[in-house]
Amino acid sequence: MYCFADSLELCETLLAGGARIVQLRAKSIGETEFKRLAAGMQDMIRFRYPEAVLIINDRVDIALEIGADGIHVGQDDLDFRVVIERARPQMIVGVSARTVEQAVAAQQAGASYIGAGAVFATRTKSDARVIGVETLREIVAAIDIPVVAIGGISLDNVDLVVDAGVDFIAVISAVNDAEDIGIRLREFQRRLGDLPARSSI
Ligand code: TZP
Ligand code: MG
Repeated sequence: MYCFADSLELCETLLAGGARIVQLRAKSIGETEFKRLAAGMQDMIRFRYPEAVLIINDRVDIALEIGADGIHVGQDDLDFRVVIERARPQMIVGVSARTVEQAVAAQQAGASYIGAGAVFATRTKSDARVIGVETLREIVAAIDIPVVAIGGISLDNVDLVVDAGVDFIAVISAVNDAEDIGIRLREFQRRLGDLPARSSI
């Protein structure tokens, strides 16, 4: 599972519930607050959940400054080639892709993994475009680096996504809006079977 947090409390809940990849994604907060969150989450992971990794969405300067494990950028954000060049050696760099061409280009540039989606319709990201399971399958077939599927994934459709051959499942609302996040994470984990639970991206 690839999870998302926009507060220290949520990050802790996810990690305590077994999440081992957490992305800090917080679109509407200022620089200072984002940096405080990023540093707090990275400390939490480094000292208490060392087998987990923190990925910072979009804000490369902050990711580098706090020594984050990784950074994620979309196609419409910073140029991923520049981000890959600026990243520390060993740093995880994830790139979003909606097409096979985008996924192949990101792999060629040295991306660590591809975030492929939105697989299904989602209310979480207003400008998300749906690619569907077939395109997801094509992306999986076209590249060698891990594929993280994202967008509208729930317990109702997760089997279709696993069947497409992805390496990780990224979920925001179906986990974070659950009454008991730990229980929901375990439900997903059970459905993922052999998919790696750990930070092998
Ligand atoms: N990128 C593509 S879809 C999406 C992002 C960040 C939102 C995923 O959220 P949810 O609630 O799991 O559909
Ligand atoms: Mg982005």
